[in-house]
Amino acid sequence: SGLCGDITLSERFDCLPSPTPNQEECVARGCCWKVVVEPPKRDKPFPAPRIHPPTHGSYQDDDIPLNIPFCYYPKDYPGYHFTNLTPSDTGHEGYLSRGVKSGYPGDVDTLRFEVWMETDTRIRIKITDPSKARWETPLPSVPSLNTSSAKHPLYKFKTRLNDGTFTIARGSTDLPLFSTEGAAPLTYADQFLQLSTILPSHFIYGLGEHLDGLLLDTFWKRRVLWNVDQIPESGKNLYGSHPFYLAMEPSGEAHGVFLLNSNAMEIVLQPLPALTYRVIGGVLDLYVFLGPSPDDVVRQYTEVVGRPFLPPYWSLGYHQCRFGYGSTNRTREVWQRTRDAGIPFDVQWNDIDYMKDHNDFTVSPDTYKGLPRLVQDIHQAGMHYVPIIDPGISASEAPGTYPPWDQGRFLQVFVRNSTNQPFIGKVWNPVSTAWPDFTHPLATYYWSKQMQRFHNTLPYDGAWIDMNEPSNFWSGSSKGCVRNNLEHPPFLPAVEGGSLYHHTLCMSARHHVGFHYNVHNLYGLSEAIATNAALQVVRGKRPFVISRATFPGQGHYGGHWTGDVMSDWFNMWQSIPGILNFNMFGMPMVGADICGFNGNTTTNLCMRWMQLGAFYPFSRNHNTDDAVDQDPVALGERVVRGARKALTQRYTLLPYLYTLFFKAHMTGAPVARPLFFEFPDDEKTYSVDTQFLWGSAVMIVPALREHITKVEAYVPRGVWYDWYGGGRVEKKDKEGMYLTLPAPYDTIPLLILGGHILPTHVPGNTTVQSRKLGHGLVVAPDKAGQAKGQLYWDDGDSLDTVSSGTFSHMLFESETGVLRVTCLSTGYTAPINLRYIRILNAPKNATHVVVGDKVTVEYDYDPTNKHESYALDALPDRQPQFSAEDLGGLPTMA
Ligand code: MIG
Repeated sequence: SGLCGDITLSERFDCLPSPTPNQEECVARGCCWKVVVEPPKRDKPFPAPRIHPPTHGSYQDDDIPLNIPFCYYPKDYPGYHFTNLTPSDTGHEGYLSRGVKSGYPGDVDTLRFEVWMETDTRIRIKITDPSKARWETPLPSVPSLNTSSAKHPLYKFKTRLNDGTFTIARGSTDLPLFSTEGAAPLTYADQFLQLSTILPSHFIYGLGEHLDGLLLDTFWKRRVLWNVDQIPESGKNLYGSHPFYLAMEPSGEAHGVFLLNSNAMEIVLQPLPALTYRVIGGVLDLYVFLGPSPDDVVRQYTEVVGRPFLPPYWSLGYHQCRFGYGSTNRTREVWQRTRDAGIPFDVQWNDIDYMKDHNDFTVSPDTYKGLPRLVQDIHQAGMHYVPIIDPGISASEAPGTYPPWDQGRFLQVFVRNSTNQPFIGKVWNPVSTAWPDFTHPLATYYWSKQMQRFHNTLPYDGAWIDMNEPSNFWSGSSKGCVRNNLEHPPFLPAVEGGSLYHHTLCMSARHHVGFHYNVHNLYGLSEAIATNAALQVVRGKRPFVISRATFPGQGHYGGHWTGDVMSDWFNMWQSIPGILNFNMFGMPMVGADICGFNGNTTTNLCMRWMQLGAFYPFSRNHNTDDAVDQDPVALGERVVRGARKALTQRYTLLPYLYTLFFKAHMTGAPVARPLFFEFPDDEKTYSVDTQFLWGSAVMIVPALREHITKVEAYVPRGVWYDWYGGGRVEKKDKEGMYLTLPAPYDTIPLLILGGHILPTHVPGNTTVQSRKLGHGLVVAPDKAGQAKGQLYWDDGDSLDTVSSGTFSHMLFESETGVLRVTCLSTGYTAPINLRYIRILNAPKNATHVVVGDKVTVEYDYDPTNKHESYALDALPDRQPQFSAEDLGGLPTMA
């Protein structure tokens, strides 16, 4: 075509995405062909000035091939055009149609196009096949609106009728945020859906789960979303799929985009900049959130997918685990020595070695004989206990001997094969495994029964759900999978392992709601929902679920750990963007295995990793069965000292952390946040992923290299204080500056931003003890001498504290000499024992100011005071999904 010539490299949109494209097929698609001999170079280095790089490893991995197309669309490519578009109650509705073939089987020639202007800050575009129902993901359940409630939308919606393109622009600046104009043409075939947009900047984040830094690379990089059990490596799809991104605009405003789709997909980023989704099923259901602050974007996103759960207080403590303690005695020994070392510690875990033959809901009668007794002792010490539970149920036990298998068969809740029998694969057990179908209406009932029976013998407090991608030691069944277009779709995203069923179930396996092909990415989420519900039944308290596989909306039901990371400095660094990503995905309860999972850790690494891990929202040390012990005591005094000191800071800050989790629960606001969330108009913060914030006030600057005792940090504008000494960091208030901070081996640098009041504890060695020791306040005045903060407080483990109002919520405001406390709610009646007020940068030697001496505390209870900046959203009501009540009662089981 004549319109091939003037297309520059960065404007090329792939017309034949394939590892082996060829000219003949390309031309048959009506596209342009030109081989790239010399790969282009970046015009500027990525990412923007990088401070503090780790010693080795990089995610700008030049071994990962650039996805520069040889076959690309001409400018006049005749794709879809609008046949009509008219106003509707929700926004607009109309049809698109196409004349030429896309090259993929089953082009949908006529599409229904709906625009839902749902709120002032949220617009939804849904493109479906009007002639036939297609798969639409039932999870997460999203609020559906019949009429638009947008009164003064922050966006404009525009279309070009003749080429079927559309643009969502920010109203105030006219900047196109999502625009298909000039991007790859819309494609909508049975198993290939393509949607493409020009991006307003290179500052784009999210699209996880991945191990590729915080700021996404738009230099021809590809993100693949397909849940897989895969050791985290750059460029690969991992355990979770989150088709959500957040982007910063040149104005410093932010927007977010969510593609609600559970099918396998890949997303290509190119330097135009532009982004292209290639999805192999479902429908296109796109949400754009207008922000304009990064916090607003996450608030708007979690309004759709669900707000994060409120965690039990004990889960904010330090957790310790390993694969292969091997026995109750060994578990007890490590538990005991950690406590003896004075390391703040709340939760002991066990991995699969506690089970008999790796069978769920059993305890090994020999090696783990005394486990119930240990759990009792753990409880007696005011601590908690969490075991692992895998989703795969052994199908190899004799009938009548293993209730999880017998009852699952009786209720017919297992994922099925084509002959309606349980789909059989293999996990651990030498013979065979079946998987509960958590989309089955009876699955939650079934799962609760198993968890209840288990709880009767081992009164655990939370659930660690692993292997739920779901992971299978076979790829498919013992015989693999059949050859059909689900197992081998016409277009295969660049998934790890080269097939969709690599280390998982066959795509044609059947769930209650559909084929595994469609349901796969929902497996972890559906299991988390069932496990959360079961825990409420068995414990009657706040559920705590940590899951490996994830999907949007899962933060409502539990948290996540980042899987089998290597014990090295690179992975330690990458845990920061990993955690920040999940906070943006609405799953703030997240952490990486402290000191690393695979491989042997070292004293130096683990010392620094314990310090960083003390600031993961979910703080757990865990490692694999063939690596050396890495609990702090095992590694010696230096690691113990580093861990004790860092965890003591964590335990001091727990009331602040808990209040952040409350805020997350009410508004979605990330607990651990990238610097740019607080300083969105400061571009220098956009690529920082070597340091992060807790809320607005605490900046964590870990040492990420061996043998360093200083760290470089970007310190944004404002008055900052050193947490330990309380002194002011020397810098100009009005500017951000790169500074070097002391980081002696036993210390992780922590800075506090002036203007904040942090509720704290007198730290104890457990959360229970810390609660008894009482509270403090740390006041960090800004330049004008003012500061404010808040505290959310409740009993820490009851269900429904927020909806029943059994919590207290106080605001603190201070000016020099006066501290004002306003109680917005006093529903939690246990007294708050305020033990100290610490004012940062107070006169020399005066680190503690006694209440009633220098400081006047004014209490003010005003339930009607709804301080604007603290206004919290009402919780959206989310019904339990796939409820057995739909069936009109439960079957009785023997
Ligand atoms: O490696 O249960 O990611 O945390 O220790 C296979 C054993 C299975 C993977 C988890 C890891 C856990 C391990 N599991």
